[in-house]
Amino acid sequence: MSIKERIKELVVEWDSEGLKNYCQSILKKNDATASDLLKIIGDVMKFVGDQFENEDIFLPELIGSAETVKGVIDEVLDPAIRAAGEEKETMGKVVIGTVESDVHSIGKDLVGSFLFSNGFEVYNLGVEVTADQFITKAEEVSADVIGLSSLLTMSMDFQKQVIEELNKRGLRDKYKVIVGGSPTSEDWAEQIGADGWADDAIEAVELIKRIMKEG
Ligand code: B12
Repeated sequence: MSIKERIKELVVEWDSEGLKNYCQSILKKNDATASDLLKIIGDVMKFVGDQFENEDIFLPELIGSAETVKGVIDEVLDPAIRAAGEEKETMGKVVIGTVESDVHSIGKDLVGSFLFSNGFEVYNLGVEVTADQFITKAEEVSADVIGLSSLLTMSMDFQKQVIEELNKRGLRDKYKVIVGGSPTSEDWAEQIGADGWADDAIEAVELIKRIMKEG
């Protein structure tokens, strides 16, 4: 059985301890890196999300899988990345969160973990984050980038609101603002005056590297 198949099995069985132990053993044997495992987990969650959409599974199963994944990211993969990256010089500071009224966390957490594993300092503000909270944190840590996640069509407008609030406070030029989440798009990013959009966590890393280079 491949690593991906085994992880998928543990995620759909909500075997949180089993998944943590399995990932720990993979890391110990050097069979994959923490970033490889994050990518696999992202793919598995996409699969679980599709199953939910097709009504092959229902809400409790979906939440069980999401919590299983959150446990392994928080307790095994992020610490492993942190330990490996201790010596790294920071690539830049990113404040990331899911916008006001939206509780979807998995995609944003994956983006945060990928950025972290690529040497960025990441401030993950969680979900239902207001414009003021994004800006206050960005000011506090002198962030380079603000990342706004939105999974609901209804919450996309809050991405726009953060940019408007930055403009109002005369801070827009201080930060690169990027947006993401399944209902968003390159066109949406352009429409609201964001600096970029990415479809997934891997593209998000490339995007940030590119826009930071552009200055
Ligand atoms: C899991 C899930 C939930 C879980 C969330 C658990 C959690 N802790 O996150 C729970 C059960 C809580 C939930 C609740 C709801 N959900 Co929901 N949920 C999903 C589901 C099935 C999967 C989302 C997910 O985690 N995908 C996996 C991750 C890896 O992918 P991702 O989030 O897209 O993230 C990737 C990219 O988008 C991108 N990305 C994400 N963020 C960012 C940020 C930046 C800056 C960048 C650059 C990139 C980026 O990179 C990520 C990694 O590759 C989707 C359907 C789907 N198939 O997407 C519905 C979905 C998003 N939910 C939906 C809805 C309607 C709801 C509810 C309103 C349901 C309800 N009636 O109560 C509530 C919302 C409550 C609220 N106020 O937010 C709708 C949204 C429709 C819409 N467009 O408005 C969807 C699309 C399902 C559907 N088809 O109806 N949900």
